[in-house]
Amino acid sequence: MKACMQPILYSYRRCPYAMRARLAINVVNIAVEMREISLRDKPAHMLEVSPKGTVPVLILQTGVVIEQSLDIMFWALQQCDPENWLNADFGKTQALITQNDTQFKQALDRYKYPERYPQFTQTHYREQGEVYLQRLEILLNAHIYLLKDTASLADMAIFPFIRQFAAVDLAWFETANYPKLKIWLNHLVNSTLFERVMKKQPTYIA
Ligand SMILES: N[C@@H](CCC(=O)N[C@@H](CS)C(=O)NCC(=O)O)C(=O)O
Repeated sequence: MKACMQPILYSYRRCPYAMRARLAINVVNIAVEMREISLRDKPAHMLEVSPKGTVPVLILQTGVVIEQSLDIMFWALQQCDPENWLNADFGKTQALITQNDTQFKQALDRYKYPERYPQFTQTHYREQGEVYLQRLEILLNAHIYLLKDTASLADMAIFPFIRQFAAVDLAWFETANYPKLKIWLNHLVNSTLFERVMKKQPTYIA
């Protein structure tokens, strides 16, 4: 018997944008055909439906293409929101994610690859990123998660990027003064949900 078609998710395991999409898809338990790609050799079909060439890209059975990680999260959580991720202040959620995806992500890229941005030192870029870490630390002094005492969309959209920032220089991160942030990150990174979305997949061959 022919299997029913599922939505297709073009993904890249180590991409934090793809991680947030996979987190939402997994928490809702939506079956998708996962296509792990190589960023150096993107499948022609992916580029055909989404010429911008970034992952994640979700293609629904109707042919609708969702090509922004946050839109994929919203699409999944609108089907069902078993952990109440959408139940948090929307304005605050948006503001936090926007800062993550703009200033923080820019600082992260520069901190990670300082040789590509020789204008300033790596420490300078780290300090730029720390502006955001400090903002998160303040929020985590008030609640266990960023906006409430249970996880919400903001936590799930943001922690893959903080994980990457921490990993650039783990020895530094371990000594840095972000006690609440470390607990938060540790908890999310060690969750069974994250473990599930980080399972290794063979690279998709068209
Ligand atoms: N705004 C996009 C950004 C996605 C993005 O930049 N993904 C990176 C990987 S982490 C990518 O695919 N880059 C293309 C490349 O490296 O060729 C989203 O939220 O989905």
